Amino acid sequence: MKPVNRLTEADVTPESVFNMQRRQVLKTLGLSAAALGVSGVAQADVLDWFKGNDRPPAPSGKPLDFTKPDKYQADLPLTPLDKVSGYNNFYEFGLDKADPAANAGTLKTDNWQLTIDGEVAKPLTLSMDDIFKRFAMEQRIYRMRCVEAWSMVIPWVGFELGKLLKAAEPTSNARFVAFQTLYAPDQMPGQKDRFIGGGLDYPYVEGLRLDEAMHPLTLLSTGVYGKALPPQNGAPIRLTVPWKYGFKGIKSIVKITLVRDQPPTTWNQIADNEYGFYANVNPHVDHPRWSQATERFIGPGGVLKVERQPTLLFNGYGEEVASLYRGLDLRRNY
Ligand SMILES: Nc1nc2c(c(=O)[nH]1)N[C@H]1C(S)=C(S)[C@@H](COP(=O)(O)O)O[C@H]1N2
Ligand SMILES: [Mo]
Repeated sequence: MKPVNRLTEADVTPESVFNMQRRQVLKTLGLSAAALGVSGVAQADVLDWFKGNDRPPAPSGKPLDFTKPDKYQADLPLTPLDKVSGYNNFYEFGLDKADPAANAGTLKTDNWQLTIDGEVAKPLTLSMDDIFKRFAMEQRIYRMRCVEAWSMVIPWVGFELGKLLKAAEPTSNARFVAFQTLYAPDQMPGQKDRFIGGGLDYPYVEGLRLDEAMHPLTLLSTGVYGKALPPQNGAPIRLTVPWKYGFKGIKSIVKITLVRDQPPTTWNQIADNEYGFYANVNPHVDHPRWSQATERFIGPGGVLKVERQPTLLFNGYGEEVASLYRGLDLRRNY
């Protein structure tokens, strides 16, 4: 993801100089590009992350109570916690993959309140305690595919968004669900400074069709690896929609509003030709600037072990969700 006014190191540095710096990093590590099997700037993000990896580890969250329904304990190699909470997109804390882990400690999650309003018979405002009391948590192992063509497998702890929406009693006017991240420039440097925040409009907003939001795979996540979410993963509560690109998974949510019309969404607003409202994972519809046919799996192997694997339609959840899109042209509605 690259907002129009965002330049990466690779953009602003002549390639020769960039590759020289790269070779220096590799040399310091006692590695050569050939040994790693990496080629050119395509792997720049792996390296950027590695350079920043001397930053403090994630604060470990409090252990959560949860069940492990068989159905959702997928037998897949998990992405280790240090990568799940060390390689992040959370532009409120900077654009580098290592920035959220380094900077999100300023996020205040005490006394969090989540409001559900709009086209509902019973608007709700809930504390995290209320949420843990009202909704039983489950561990679910889901694939996660970022639109930037990397992926992880993550054991989330959370509960079905549909259960929360039902509690608020959507009216017959409700057709979409709009989500909003906390707006607190004093806690989130990227909301104060357009350079740090990549020129996005804040607060970050996302949306789903009501049937997508009610789908049993759609989670509100409160934890990862059995513990409360670290701030960089969107504490204390974030959306997880495993068949969609990662940017739909809005973090640190304060408001959920049931609405009649399709709501604006952050990445779609900044570049609607690149990031659609649906954002269903689809190997057959390329991003205008890169292929979506394969992905780099960030797995249990070493940081620089690059494992490319085919991307699956609906991220492998087609059996569960394809029926939601019957009759919809997935090429036009990307
Ligand atoms: N508020 C907010 N939510 C966000 C983002 C963000 O920048 N701000 N980035 C999105 C993107 S692009 C991805 S891939 C996922 C990353 O989630 P993770 O860091 O927990 O893996 O969060 C999504 N949610
Ligand atoms: Mo992403």
